[in-house]
Amino acid sequence: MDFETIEYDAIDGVATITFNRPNSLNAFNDQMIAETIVALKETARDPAVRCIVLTGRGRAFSAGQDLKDVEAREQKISFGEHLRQGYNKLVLQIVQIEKPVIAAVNGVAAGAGCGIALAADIRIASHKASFIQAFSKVGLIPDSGSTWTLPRLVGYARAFEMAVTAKRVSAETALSWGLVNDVVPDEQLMEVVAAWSRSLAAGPALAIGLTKRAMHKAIGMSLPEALLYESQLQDIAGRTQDFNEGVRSFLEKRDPEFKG
Ligand code: LHQ
Repeated sequence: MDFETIEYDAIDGVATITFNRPNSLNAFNDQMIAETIVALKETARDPAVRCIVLTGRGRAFSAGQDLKDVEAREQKISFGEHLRQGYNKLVLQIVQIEKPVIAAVNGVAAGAGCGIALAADIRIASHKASFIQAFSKVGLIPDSGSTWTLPRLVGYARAFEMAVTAKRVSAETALSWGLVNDVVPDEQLMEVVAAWSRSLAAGPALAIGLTKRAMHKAIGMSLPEALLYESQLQDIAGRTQDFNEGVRSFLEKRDPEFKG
Protein backbone atom coordinates (compact mmCIF):
# COMPACT_ATOMS: atom_id res chain seq x y z
CA MET A 1 0.00 0.00 0.00
CA ASP A 2 1.16 3.51 -0.85
CA PHE A 3 1.25 5.81 2.15
CA GLU A 4 3.10 9.09 2.68
CA THR A 5 2.54 9.90 6.34
CA ILE A 6 2.63 6.39 7.80
CA GLU A 7 4.51 3.18 7.10
CA TYR A 8 2.62 -0.10 6.94
CA ASP A 9 3.94 -3.62 6.92
CA ALA A 10 2.42 -6.99 7.70
CA ILE A 11 4.85 -9.82 8.36
CA ASP A 12 4.30 -13.17 10.06
CA GLY A 13 0.84 -12.28 11.34
CA VAL A 14 1.86 -8.88 12.77
CA ALA A 15 0.85 -5.60 11.09
CA THR A 16 2.85 -2.55 12.11
CA ILE A 17 1.61 0.99 11.53
CA THR A 18 4.37 3.58 12.06
CA PHE A 19 3.39 7.25 12.27
CA ASN A 20 5.94 8.95 10.05
CA ARG A 21 5.99 12.75 10.35
CA PRO A 22 8.98 12.93 12.70
CA ASN A 23 9.71 16.63 12.05
CA SER A 24 6.42 17.54 13.70
CA LEU A 25 6.66 14.76 16.29
CA ASN A 26 4.20 12.67 14.24
CA ALA A 27 1.40 15.20 14.74
CA PHE A 28 -1.76 14.19 12.89
CA ASN A 29 -2.70 16.17 9.79
CA ASP A 30 -5.75 15.16 7.75
CA GLN A 31 -3.67 12.89 5.52
CA MET A 32 -2.18 10.97 8.44
CA ILE A 33 -5.61 10.51 10.02
CA ALA A 34 -7.02 9.25 6.69
CA GLU A 35 -4.07 6.95 5.98
CA THR A 36 -4.20 5.45 9.48
CA ILE A 37 -7.92 4.73 9.03
CA VAL A 38 -7.18 2.97 5.70
CA ALA A 39 -4.32 0.96 7.25
CA LEU A 40 -6.50 -0.11 10.19
CA LYS A 41 -9.23 -1.18 7.75
CA GLU A 42 -6.62 -3.34 6.03
CA THR A 43 -5.61 -4.97 9.34
CA ALA A 44 -9.27 -5.86 9.93
CA ARG A 45 -9.74 -7.17 6.38
CA ASP A 46 -6.57 -9.30 6.20
CA PRO A 47 -7.13 -12.66 7.93
CA ALA A 48 -3.35 -13.20 8.04
CA VAL A 49 -3.04 -10.25 10.47
CA ARG A 50 -3.43 -11.49 14.05
CA CYS A 51 -1.83 -8.65 16.00
CA ILE A 52 -1.40 -4.91 15.31
CA VAL A 53 1.43 -2.66 16.51
CA LEU A 54 1.20 1.15 16.52
CA THR A 55 4.40 3.16 16.91
CA GLY A 56 6.10 6.38 15.82
CA ARG A 57 9.18 7.24 13.79
CA GLY A 58 11.77 9.44 15.52
CA ARG A 59 11.58 10.67 19.09
CA ALA A 60 7.78 10.81 19.49
CA PHE A 61 4.84 8.43 19.40
CA SER A 62 2.60 11.32 18.35
CA ALA A 63 2.09 14.92 19.50
CA GLY A 64 -1.62 14.75 18.64
CA GLN A 65 -3.45 17.08 16.30
CA ASP A 66 -1.14 19.08 14.02
CA LEU A 67 -1.78 22.54 15.46
CA LYS A 68 0.10 24.29 12.64
CA ASP A 69 -2.26 22.65 10.17
CA VAL A 70 -5.32 23.79 12.16
CA GLU A 71 -3.93 27.34 12.43
CA ALA A 72 -3.00 27.58 8.74
CA ARG A 73 -6.48 26.79 7.43
CA GLU A 74 -8.27 29.70 5.83
CA GLN A 75 -11.61 28.14 6.51
CA LYS A 76 -11.89 27.28 10.20
CA ILE A 77 -13.05 23.73 10.78
CA SER A 78 -15.72 22.47 13.13
CA PHE A 79 -13.75 20.54 15.73
CA GLY A 80 -16.77 18.34 16.41
CA GLU A 81 -16.97 17.36 12.74
CA HIS A 82 -13.18 16.91 12.58
CA LEU A 83 -13.41 14.46 15.49
CA ARG A 84 -16.44 12.61 14.13
CA GLN A 85 -14.88 12.17 10.67
CA GLY A 86 -11.38 11.36 11.94
CA TYR A 87 -10.20 10.52 15.43
CA ASN A 88 -13.53 9.01 16.55
CA LYS A 89 -13.43 6.54 13.66
CA LEU A 90 -9.80 5.73 14.31
CA VAL A 91 -10.29 5.12 18.04
CA LEU A 92 -13.35 2.94 17.39
CA GLN A 93 -11.38 0.91 14.86
CA ILE A 94 -8.69 0.21 17.48
CA VAL A 95 -11.18 -0.69 20.19
CA GLN A 96 -13.62 -2.67 18.02
CA ILE A 97 -11.19 -4.75 15.97
CA GLU A 98 -11.21 -8.25 17.46
CA LYS A 99 -7.43 -8.52 17.27
CA PRO A 100 -4.96 -7.34 19.93
CA VAL A 101 -3.49 -3.86 19.40
CA ILE A 102 -0.16 -2.97 21.02
CA ALA A 103 1.05 0.63 21.31
CA ALA A 104 4.84 0.62 21.23
CA VAL A 105 5.21 4.04 22.84
CA ASN A 106 8.64 5.15 21.71
CA GLY A 107 8.46 8.76 22.95
CA VAL A 108 6.01 11.47 23.88
CA ALA A 109 2.31 10.72 23.35
CA ALA A 110 0.38 13.99 23.64
CA GLY A 111 -3.20 15.11 23.01
CA ALA A 112 -4.90 12.86 20.46
CA GLY A 113 -1.62 10.91 20.25
CA CYS A 114 -2.06 10.04 23.92
CA GLY A 115 -5.72 9.15 23.29
CA ILE A 116 -4.74 6.75 20.51
CA ALA A 117 -2.11 5.05 22.70
CA LEU A 118 -4.73 4.68 25.45
CA ALA A 119 -7.18 3.01 23.04
CA ALA A 120 -4.74 0.13 22.42
CA ASP A 121 -5.06 -3.10 24.41
CA ILE A 122 -1.45 -3.14 25.57
CA ARG A 123 1.08 -0.33 25.97
CA ILE A 124 4.80 -1.09 26.06
CA ALA A 125 6.76 2.09 26.73
CA SER A 126 10.36 3.05 26.10
CA HIS A 127 11.95 4.58 29.20
CA LYS A 128 11.98 7.79 27.12
CA ALA A 129 8.20 7.75 26.63
CA SER A 130 5.81 10.14 28.33
CA PHE A 131 2.08 10.81 28.31
CA ILE A 132 0.54 14.28 28.18
CA GLN A 133 -3.15 15.11 28.10
CA ALA A 134 -2.14 18.32 26.34
CA PHE A 135 -5.67 19.45 25.53
CA SER A 136 -6.20 21.87 28.43
CA LYS A 137 -2.98 23.71 27.50
CA VAL A 138 -4.70 24.79 24.30
CA GLY A 139 -8.09 25.36 25.94
CA LEU A 140 -9.68 22.10 24.81
CA ILE A 141 -11.17 19.08 26.53
CA PRO A 142 -9.72 15.55 26.30
CA ASP A 143 -10.84 13.81 23.11
CA SER A 144 -9.91 10.72 21.07
CA GLY A 145 -11.61 8.64 23.75
CA SER A 146 -9.45 9.89 26.63
CA THR A 147 -12.46 10.74 28.83
CA TRP A 148 -13.48 7.08 28.48
CA THR A 149 -10.14 5.25 28.55
CA LEU A 150 -8.10 7.28 31.02
CA PRO A 151 -10.35 7.08 34.13
CA ARG A 152 -10.76 3.35 33.47
CA LEU A 153 -7.00 2.86 33.35
CA VAL A 154 -5.81 5.09 36.20
CA GLY A 155 -8.97 6.06 38.13
CA TYR A 156 -10.86 9.34 38.09
CA ALA A 157 -8.54 11.39 40.35
CA ARG A 158 -5.37 10.76 38.31
CA ALA A 159 -7.25 11.07 35.02
CA PHE A 160 -8.72 14.42 36.05
CA GLU A 161 -5.32 15.61 37.30
CA MET A 162 -3.69 14.70 33.97
CA ALA A 163 -6.50 16.39 32.03
CA VAL A 164 -6.58 19.72 33.84
CA THR A 165 -2.85 20.12 34.53
CA ALA A 166 -1.62 18.76 31.16
CA LYS A 167 1.39 17.54 33.12
CA ARG A 168 3.91 15.18 31.57
CA VAL A 169 3.61 11.69 33.07
CA SER A 170 6.88 9.77 32.75
CA ALA A 171 7.07 6.14 31.67
CA GLU A 172 7.98 5.07 35.21
CA THR A 173 5.00 6.90 36.73
CA ALA A 174 2.78 5.49 33.98
CA LEU A 175 3.91 1.99 34.97
CA SER A 176 3.22 2.58 38.66
CA TRP A 177 -0.26 3.93 37.76
CA GLY A 178 -1.10 0.94 35.55
CA LEU A 179 -1.18 3.13 32.45
CA VAL A 180 1.35 0.92 30.67
CA ASN A 181 2.06 -2.81 30.81
CA ASP A 182 5.84 -2.49 30.83
CA VAL A 183 8.71 -0.01 30.49
CA VAL A 184 11.86 -1.11 28.72
CA PRO A 185 15.16 0.51 27.70
CA ASP A 186 14.63 2.52 24.51
CA GLU A 187 17.00 0.41 22.42
CA GLN A 188 15.08 -2.77 23.37
CA LEU A 189 11.57 -1.44 22.72
CA MET A 190 10.90 -2.95 19.30
CA GLU A 191 12.55 -6.24 20.26
CA VAL A 192 10.32 -6.57 23.35
CA VAL A 193 7.24 -5.55 21.34
CA ALA A 194 8.14 -8.12 18.66
CA ALA A 195 8.20 -10.84 21.34
CA TRP A 196 4.75 -9.73 22.60
CA SER A 197 3.27 -9.49 19.10
CA ARG A 198 4.71 -12.83 17.93
CA SER A 199 3.32 -14.51 21.00
CA LEU A 200 -0.14 -12.91 20.56
CA ALA A 201 -0.16 -13.73 16.83
CA ALA A 202 0.57 -17.37 17.67
CA GLY A 203 -2.28 -17.45 20.22
CA PRO A 204 -5.87 -18.68 19.81
CA ALA A 205 -6.97 -15.76 17.63
CA LEU A 206 -10.71 -16.24 17.96
CA ALA A 207 -10.56 -16.58 21.75
CA ILE A 208 -8.32 -13.48 22.01
CA GLY A 209 -10.73 -11.51 19.83
CA LEU A 210 -13.73 -12.64 21.88
CA THR A 211 -11.86 -11.77 25.10
CA LYS A 212 -11.42 -8.20 23.85
CA ARG A 213 -15.08 -7.99 22.86
CA ALA A 214 -16.26 -9.43 26.20
CA MET A 215 -14.12 -7.12 28.33
CA HIS A 216 -15.22 -4.00 26.47
CA LYS A 217 -18.88 -5.05 26.66
CA ALA A 218 -18.63 -6.02 30.34
CA ILE A 219 -17.62 -2.46 31.24
CA GLY A 220 -21.19 -1.36 30.55
CA MET A 221 -22.87 -4.45 32.03
CA SER A 222 -24.06 -5.69 35.41
CA LEU A 223 -22.38 -8.85 36.78
CA PRO A 224 -25.34 -11.10 35.84
CA GLU A 225 -25.28 -9.69 32.29
CA ALA A 226 -21.49 -10.15 32.02
CA LEU A 227 -21.73 -13.72 33.31
CA LEU A 228 -24.40 -14.51 30.72
CA TYR A 229 -22.37 -12.91 27.92
CA GLU A 230 -19.25 -14.86 28.98
CA SER A 231 -21.21 -18.11 28.83
CA GLN A 232 -22.47 -17.29 25.31
CA LEU A 233 -18.98 -16.50 24.01
CA GLN A 234 -17.50 -19.52 25.79
CA ASP A 235 -19.90 -21.67 23.81
CA ILE A 236 -18.31 -20.28 20.64
CA ALA A 237 -14.69 -20.60 21.90
CA GLY A 238 -15.37 -24.13 23.13
CA ARG A 239 -16.38 -25.25 19.64
CA THR A 240 -13.06 -24.24 18.01
CA GLN A 241 -10.20 -26.43 16.85
CA ASP A 242 -7.95 -24.23 18.97
CA PHE A 243 -9.78 -25.38 22.10
CA ASN A 244 -9.30 -29.05 21.10
CA GLU A 245 -5.64 -28.37 20.32
CA GLY A 246 -5.17 -26.52 23.64
CA VAL A 247 -6.51 -29.43 25.65
CA ARG A 248 -4.63 -32.04 23.57
CA SER A 249 -1.34 -30.18 23.91
CA PHE A 250 -1.84 -29.91 27.69
CA LEU A 251 -2.46 -33.65 27.99
CA GLU A 252 0.47 -34.44 25.70
CA LYS A 253 2.71 -32.02 27.68
CA ARG A 254 3.73 -29.94 24.62
CA ASP A 255 3.24 -26.37 23.38
CA PRO A 256 -0.07 -25.81 21.56
CA GLU A 257 -0.12 -25.04 17.84
CA PHE A 258 -3.09 -22.73 17.45
CA LYS A 259 -4.50 -22.11 13.99
CA GLY A 260 -6.93 -19.30 14.81
C1 LHQ B 1 4.09 20.15 16.44
C2 LHQ B 1 3.19 19.62 17.37
C3 LHQ B 1 1.82 19.66 17.04
C4 LHQ B 1 2.38 20.68 15.05
C5 LHQ B 1 5.14 19.41 18.19
N1 LHQ B 1 1.46 20.20 15.88
N2 LHQ B 1 3.69 20.67 15.30
C6 LHQ B 1 -8.71 17.55 18.15
C7 LHQ B 1 -9.69 18.25 17.42
C8 LHQ B 1 -9.41 19.42 16.72
C9 LHQ B 1 -8.48 20.26 16.94
C10 LHQ B 1 -7.53 20.26 17.94
O1 LHQ B 1 -7.04 19.12 18.53
C11 LHQ B 1 -7.57 17.95 18.71
C12 LHQ B 1 -6.84 17.01 19.53
C13 LHQ B 1 -5.47 17.35 20.04
O2 LHQ B 1 -4.59 16.56 19.86
S1 LHQ B 1 -5.24 18.82 20.89
C14 LHQ B 1 -3.60 18.70 21.46
C15 LHQ B 1 -2.56 18.94 20.38
N3 LHQ B 1 -1.23 18.69 20.83
C16 LHQ B 1 -0.57 19.49 21.66
O3 LHQ B 1 -1.06 20.47 22.16
C17 LHQ B 1 0.88 19.16 21.90
C18 LHQ B 1 1.77 20.22 21.33
N4 LHQ B 1 3.18 19.87 21.48
C19 LHQ B 1 3.85 20.01 22.64
O4 LHQ B 1 3.33 20.40 23.65
C20 LHQ B 1 5.30 19.67 22.60
O5 LHQ B 1 5.74 19.70 21.27
C21 LHQ B 1 5.62 18.29 23.20
C22 LHQ B 1 5.42 18.35 24.73
C23 LHQ B 1 4.76 17.19 22.61
C24 LHQ B 1 7.10 17.94 22.93
O6 LHQ B 1 7.92 19.02 23.34
P1 LHQ B 1 9.45 19.09 22.88
O7 LHQ B 1 10.09 17.78 23.06
O8 LHQ B 1 10.04 20.27 23.57
O9 LHQ B 1 9.40 19.35 21.28
P2 LHQ B 1 9.04 20.71 20.51
O10 LHQ B 1 7.90 21.39 21.16
O11 LHQ B 1 10.29 21.49 20.30
O12 LHQ B 1 8.52 20.13 19.10
C25 LHQ B 1 9.42 19.71 18.05
C26 LHQ B 1 8.80 20.13 16.73
O13 LHQ B 1 7.54 19.46 16.57
C27 LHQ B 1 8.51 21.63 16.70
O14 LHQ B 1 8.65 22.08 15.38
P3 LHQ B 1 9.85 23.08 14.97
O15 LHQ B 1 9.62 23.36 13.53
O16 LHQ B 1 9.73 24.28 15.86
O17 LHQ B 1 11.11 22.28 15.24
C28 LHQ B 1 7.05 21.69 17.08
O18 LHQ B 1 6.39 22.83 16.62
C29 LHQ B 1 6.52 20.45 16.38
N5 LHQ B 1 5.28 19.99 17.01
N6 LHQ B 1 3.85 19.16 18.45
N7 LHQ B 1 0.84 19.11 17.88
